[in-house]
Amino acid sequence: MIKALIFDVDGTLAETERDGHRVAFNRAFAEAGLKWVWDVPLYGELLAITGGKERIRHFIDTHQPAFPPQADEAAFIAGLHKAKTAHYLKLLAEGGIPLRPGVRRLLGEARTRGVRLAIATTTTPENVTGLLEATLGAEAIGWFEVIGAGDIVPKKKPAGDIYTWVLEQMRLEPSECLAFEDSANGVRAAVEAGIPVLVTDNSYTAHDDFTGALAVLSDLGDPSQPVTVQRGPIPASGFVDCAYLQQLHALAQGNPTG
Ligand code: XBP
Ligand code: MG
Repeated sequence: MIKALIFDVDGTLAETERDGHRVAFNRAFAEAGLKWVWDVPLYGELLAITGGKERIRHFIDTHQPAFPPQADEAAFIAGLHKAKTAHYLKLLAEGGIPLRPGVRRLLGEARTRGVRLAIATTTTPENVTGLLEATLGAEAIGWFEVIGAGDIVPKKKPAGDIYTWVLEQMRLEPSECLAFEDSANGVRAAVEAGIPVLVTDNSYTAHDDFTGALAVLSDLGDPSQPVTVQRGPIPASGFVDCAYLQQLHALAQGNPTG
């Protein structure tokens, strides 16, 4: 039986990137007097680098050759990133970023069945609690036994470290869990940690390489909104429920009949 579900946040629980993080970065840049604008396609490219601070550093290195070196570059980036987080939290609180289809339903179903819940993400911890609070209410923060986020491990995804850290906190083996991801970097992280992984992709990640994932679906679906399956078993109910997760888990154990 599956003991725990471990969720990525950005792109998986909600489509946070295009209308959330991207907008917040641009507001922070403008506020700092920088003429940098991350439009939708450019941001798609920059998503190859996980972590906001790492993404800013990469942008300076690759897109701003004439930007003058800062006396303390790490502090400069940290300052920009702090302003970005404040803008992002404001966007969340305004309620502009809903959960993806089926997320609320599946979390409820898992809780009813006593399946443990956790989060493994590269984003800043306040961004996780801000999203949960804005979409599910403050009590939802307590539904997640462990929230692995941000700089808690030095090597962010695609390294498996954040998943391994979460497993250690929960005292679980990778084979007892299932991970939920939306991107190639996320899949690589889960696979490196040895955790079977289900993908729900989105417009930014539709062409990613999901090698190693058990299934690739449009989203988690709902009774009124069946999923589209790109790879892997088709859910009998039309949407991702605990029975389907159990089926995937059995598949990962090499026992396709469950
Ligand atoms: C998400 C990210 C994050 C966000 C920004 O990747 O890469 O960096 O874009 O968050 P994943 P911060 O979904 O694989 O965890 O600015 O707080 O770093
Ligand atoms: Mg993601």
